[in-house]
Amino acid sequence: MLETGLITKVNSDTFTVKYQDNYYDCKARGKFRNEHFKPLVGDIVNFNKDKKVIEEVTTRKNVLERPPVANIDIALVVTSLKKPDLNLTLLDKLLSIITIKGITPIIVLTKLDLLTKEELQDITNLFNYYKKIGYLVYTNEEISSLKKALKNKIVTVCGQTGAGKSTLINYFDENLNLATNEISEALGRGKHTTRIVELFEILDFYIVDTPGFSALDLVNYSIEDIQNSFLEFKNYTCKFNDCKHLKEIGCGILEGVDKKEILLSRYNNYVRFIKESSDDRSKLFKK
Ligand SMILES: Nc1nc2c(ncn2[C@@H]2O[C@H](COP(=O)(O)OP(=O)(O)OP(=O)(O)O)[C@@H](O)[C@H]2O)c(=O)[nH]1
Ligand SMILES: [Mg+2]
Ligand SMILES: [Zn+2]
Repeated sequence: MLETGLITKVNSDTFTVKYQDNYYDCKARGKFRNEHFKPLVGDIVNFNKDKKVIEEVTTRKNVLERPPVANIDIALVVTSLKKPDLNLTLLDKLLSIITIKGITPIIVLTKLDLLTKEELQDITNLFNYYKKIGYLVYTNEEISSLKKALKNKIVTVCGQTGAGKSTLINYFDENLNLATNEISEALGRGKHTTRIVELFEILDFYIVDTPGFSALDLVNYSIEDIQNSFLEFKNYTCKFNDCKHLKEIGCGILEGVDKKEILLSRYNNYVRFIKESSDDRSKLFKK
């Protein structure tokens, strides 16, 4: 007899499956390993609760590679403004990847307390742009409104190491008491405080804590996917078919940049991502 449960934790080859408020530490059937298939946190699985073996993984709604999770509704893009400093390329890249995967991103700003008044004003202006183009933006001081936005969802956090992901999850539920680390230490050792990918149940939503990372690639994404993930581009029409919006004279997107309506850092990141994705793809064809 197989039961259907949810993987809430993966610790090397042990998968914790939640079924009817009980947790079972399971192994995956050998065939998964042979097929190089690894069950992920967020997977809905059919498993034998007596033998503690996962037999089947049901079709996934989506998969994120970093963090390695499946069936996610919302990804909180935890964005530190200082220590570590704001990294707009990483932010835009995460927003693009998450958007392409059909997951709703929510930007959560952290470490506002480390900013001067002037810096805070610049940050407010900057993120008003992100709000204007359609992203939800909260700070880690707005816990109760953030909680409302997460009701009944499966949520993951992503963002740089030391950005404050575990700290944020602790704000959601003090009882969790997840390990956090001083940024200098976390970066100095080149290690993440959070090692195990784990899903926590918080009243009416689930959230996965994951370690941070600093690099991601866009190898699997098409130019069209990347273009569509820049939400503000939809407000412009480009008279050229298949325009890459790189240097074509009369390109509608470039006009938006010239008029300073499209944020320059966003446009520059767009160019960077298109190049990255084409570079990687051209490598596939090299002898
Ligand atoms: N001043 C300030 N410090 C913060 C804030 N949020 C988190 N921190 C601190 O930043 C450090 C790193 O926070 P963590 O929550 O461990 O960061 P993380 O994103 O989980 O890091 P990894 O698990 O290594 O990926 C800790 O010392 C936190 O106390 C904030 O809003 N303001
Ligand atoms: Mg952490
Ligand atoms: Zn164009």
